[in-house]
Amino acid sequence: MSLLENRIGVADAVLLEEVNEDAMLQNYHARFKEDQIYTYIGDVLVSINPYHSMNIYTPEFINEYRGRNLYELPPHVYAIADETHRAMKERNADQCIIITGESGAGKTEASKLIMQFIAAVSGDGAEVHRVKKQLLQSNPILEAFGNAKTLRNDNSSRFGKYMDIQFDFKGDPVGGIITNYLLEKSRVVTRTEGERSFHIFYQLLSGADQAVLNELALERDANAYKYLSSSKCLVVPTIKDDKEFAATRAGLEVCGFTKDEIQSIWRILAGILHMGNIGITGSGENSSVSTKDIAQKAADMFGTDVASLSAAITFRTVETQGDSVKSPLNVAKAEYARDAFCKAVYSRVFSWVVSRINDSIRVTSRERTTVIGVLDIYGFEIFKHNSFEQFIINHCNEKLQQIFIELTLKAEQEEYVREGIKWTPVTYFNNAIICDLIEAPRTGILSLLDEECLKPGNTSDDSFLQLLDKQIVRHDHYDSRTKSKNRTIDDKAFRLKHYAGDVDYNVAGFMDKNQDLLFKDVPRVLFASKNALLKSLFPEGEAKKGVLQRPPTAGTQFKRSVAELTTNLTSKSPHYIRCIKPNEEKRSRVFDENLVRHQIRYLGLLENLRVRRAGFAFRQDYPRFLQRYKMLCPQTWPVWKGQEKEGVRLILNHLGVTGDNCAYGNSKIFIRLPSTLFMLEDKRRDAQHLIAAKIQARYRGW
Ligand code: AOV
Ligand code: MG
Repeated sequence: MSLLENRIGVADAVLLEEVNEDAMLQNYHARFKEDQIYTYIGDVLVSINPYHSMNIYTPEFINEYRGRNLYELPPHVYAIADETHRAMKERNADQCIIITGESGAGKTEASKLIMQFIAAVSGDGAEVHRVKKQLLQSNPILEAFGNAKTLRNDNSSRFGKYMDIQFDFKGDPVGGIITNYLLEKSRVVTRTEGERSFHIFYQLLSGADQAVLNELALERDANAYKYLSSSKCLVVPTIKDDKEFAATRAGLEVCGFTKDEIQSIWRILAGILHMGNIGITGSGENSSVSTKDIAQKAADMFGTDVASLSAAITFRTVETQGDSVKSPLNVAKAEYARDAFCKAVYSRVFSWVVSRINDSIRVTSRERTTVIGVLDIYGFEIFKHNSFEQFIINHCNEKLQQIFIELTLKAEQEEYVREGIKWTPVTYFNNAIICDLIEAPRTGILSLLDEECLKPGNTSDDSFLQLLDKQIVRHDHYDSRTKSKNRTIDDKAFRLKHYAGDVDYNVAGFMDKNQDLLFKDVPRVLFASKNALLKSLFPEGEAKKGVLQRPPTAGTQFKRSVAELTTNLTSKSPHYIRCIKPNEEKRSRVFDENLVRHQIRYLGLLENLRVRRAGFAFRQDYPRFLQRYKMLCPQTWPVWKGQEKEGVRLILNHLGVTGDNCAYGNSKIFIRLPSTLFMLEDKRRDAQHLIAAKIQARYRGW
């Protein structure tokens, strides 16, 4: 079935009779009702989460889409994967697939389908087979350690992931490199009620053998651990933690983690759970560990000595001119130190897991490889209470939206230039202004946050908010109680008008999370650990003379890595998948028109369509066009021996498609109106019937 014969609505929004939001929305709705979750806008794939399993991801479907042209078959994520793979092979050029959409829209699922497709259609030598297996198996590991149940998504990515799949000259995968972006580590110790910590904790407790749990001094019941029980959500109906544990463990083995390494990871996770149960009591400016037995368990797991571990969370060592003085911490500060300890340990284990996977799968030889990069990050999110984490996540999405805007326009413009065709640019909202508000040097919110963090003396989250109110109060996309007296904004929050909606960020914790200070006591204790893995994760704990340089703040690090990501993506040929969430309740077959309309709007899909249609709705290279429609003109049927472009001109002249209705590019024919295309298709169908009838008549005549 060709794209155009897939007549539930239109399979490419470019073919809509009218270009407006309603027409787009109704088309998506009509298709969604019939389980057509994919629709194109030109070569951009729009995917609407069906929230139920679909039988369109079978080996038969993979075969069907393999080596086919984008418009030959109904829209599918496999078509994008195939197109990308083919473009890489044919042009010998790096490609990337950018998957965007809000939390729960289906990005991670799409990225897995892409990998599955590429694995299925590429070669199968022993080495390629090993790499493919490892690439696929890295998924359950990363999801176990980096995903969690949130209010928006039962399997929400809490880190950004960019994976370069490396290919040899034959187009077979020979390796991969994963880059991870800022993990939401605060989740290890706290989160909103109804959400969970990272999957791996629940997996370990419900899936590990009893003997393993005994060794880790763990109980099977997750409720026994404060770090898990505090958010009042332990079980998720859609997730089978014990089965997932088996998948995670199998993945670790396939990716080359040794038994010792796996054991070390379990011990570290167990140590974190025990740490959360440590009681701290005290009075005034002093505190002490009140549950020595639990502290002992944690120390055993971390391979440290219990006295040093306890001291690391109840005292802070301050060094002044060669002297070091231990000052006691009060209960609140000690609890804070304990939590900071666990967050640091977890996030470093996570980064280590990623680099360990990379060690197994990255190409080490000097052979030149081409790559397909797949980007799957945490989607835009708005909660009732938004903090530094949401600020970072949403900033990242804002940047990706900007890349989309720039590249789709740029690509379109370049195509017209390349083909020597005139066109009029379309106006659209450019969110660069919001990106600047956040990241501009000196004047952006991230810089102001750094400025406040580095100021000596009394600074706080409140003084940070005051600084914003002083410095950027005039910005159109910034609002606060002080600025507008708007009582819907909390007096401890600022509001940003993001491309995807207004978000109020509560400033509580911004300074701490940005500074991400780990006092030296923690690295020092962990560097002394008998657990070799843990020791390796805290190299700064080694006693050294001289002052350690202050590391860049979390915000600055993130800004830099997003800038690197942008450079990386813009250096490749991009392909887009834009995911849409059909309803807030994660229900199948429910299409909330208002919610979808909002996403169409902020994803800029209508502008995307306008740009695509500004000049010409449809384009195809001459040989393919000629092949498909040559039967419509006596001069080109059955064989045309002249130039392909001339053949196409004869067909269109014969059908009266002339003047402004089409344009002849250097390698492609451009057709302005969808109706012209429908006419061509209808005539083609008639001609086919006629030819079939003639053949039948001839047979009968014999
Ligand atoms: P996300 O990656 O976009 O959110 P996911 O890919 O995790 O969203 O999708 C959320 C859930 O929707 C999945 O766990 C599936 O249950 C369902 N789903 C998504 N795509 C499909 C599909 N093609 N077919 C069937 N079910 C699907 V986040 O990581 O939260 O931004 O941060
Ligand atoms: Mg995800």
